[in-house]
Amino acid sequence: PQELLMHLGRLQRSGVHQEYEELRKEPPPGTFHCAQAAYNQERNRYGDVLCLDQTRVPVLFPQRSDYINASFMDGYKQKNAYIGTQGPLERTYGDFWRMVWEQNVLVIVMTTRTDEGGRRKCGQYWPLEEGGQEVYGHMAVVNQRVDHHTHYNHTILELHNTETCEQRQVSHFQYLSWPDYGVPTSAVTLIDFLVAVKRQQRKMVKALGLQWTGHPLGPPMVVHCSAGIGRTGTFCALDICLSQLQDVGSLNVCQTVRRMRTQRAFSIQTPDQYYFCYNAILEHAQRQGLLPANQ
Ligand code: PTR
Ligand code: PTR
Repeated sequence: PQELLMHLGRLQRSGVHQEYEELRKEPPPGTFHCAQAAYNQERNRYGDVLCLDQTRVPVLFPQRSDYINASFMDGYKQKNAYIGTQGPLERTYGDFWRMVWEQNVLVIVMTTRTDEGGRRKCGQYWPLEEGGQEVYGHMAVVNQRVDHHTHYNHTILELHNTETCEQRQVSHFQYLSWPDYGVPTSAVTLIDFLVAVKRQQRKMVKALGLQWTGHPLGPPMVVHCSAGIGRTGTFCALDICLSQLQDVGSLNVCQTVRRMRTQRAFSIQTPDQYYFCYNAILEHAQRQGLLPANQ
C-alpha cells in the first residue's frame, strides 16, 4: 500500500481534475422516467437532479406516489450500503420517514446545514430540541438527546410507527462544516466524523443482534446533503476507498466514483470534491503511519 499511496501523493491536481472531467462525460446508464413524471416533479428538490429508475428506493406503502428522490448505492463489499437522497422537502417529510422505517435504517448522515448563504438547502425534518416531538405522516419522531461535537451533532431520535405502534431508535449525525459545491474545511475532521458514524452503525447492528437478519453489516445508512449528489457522493466514495485500503491495502478512486455514478447519477459535483477524496485518503494514511508525513 505504501507504494500506491506514494504514487497517489505525487499526482498533480490538474491530472486528478482531468480524470474527473473524463468521468463526468460518461452518461448515466439508465432512465429517469419516474423522477420526470409530471406528478412527481414536486417531489424533486432540484429539477435537474433526478434519480435513476434502476436504483431508486420505492416507498413500499405510499400514500400517493411511491417516488422519493433516493437511490440505493453499494458500499465496499456491501450491496445497498447507503441510500443517497436529497435533503427532505416539507412535502416529502412523511415519505422520508416512511422510507427510513421500511428500509430499517439505523443511521442518518446529513452533510449540510438546513440554511446556507441565506438559502434553504434542506428542510428541518426532525425535532431539533431535546424532548421535542413532531409527527410526519404516520411516523412520530421524538428527539431524545443531542450530543454537540465541534464539527457535528449526534442526535438520538425515537421513531414511532403510529400504524403498528412499534418504535425504534435512529441515530442522526449532522456534519456542520461543508458548504455545497465546496470541500470540507478539514479532511481530518470529516474522517473523524465518518469513523464516529461507522462506530455507531456497528454498535446499533450489534445491539439488535438476531433481530437484524439482513446483511451482517446492517441495513443501509441514509446519506443526504441538499441535492444528495455532491457532498453525499464524496462522503460515500471516501468511506468505500478507506474501507478497501484497510481491508486489502489498495484502492481506486476513479473506479469507485464511476460505479457510484451508475447508481446515484451525478455523484460528486466538482473537480475539487474529487481531488478532496485523494487528499483525504493521503491525510488519513499519514495519520495511520502508512505514509511518511512529508509526502
Ligand atoms: N440545481 C441545483 C444547483 O444548481 O445548485 C442542483 C444542486 C444543488 C446540485 C446542490 C448539487 C448540490 O450540492 P449537494 O449535492 O452537495 O447538495
Ligand atoms: N445544478 C447542477 C449543476 O449545475 O451542477 C445540476 C447538474 C447535475 C448538472 C448533474 C449536471 C449534472 O451532471 P454531471 O455531474 O454529470 O455533469
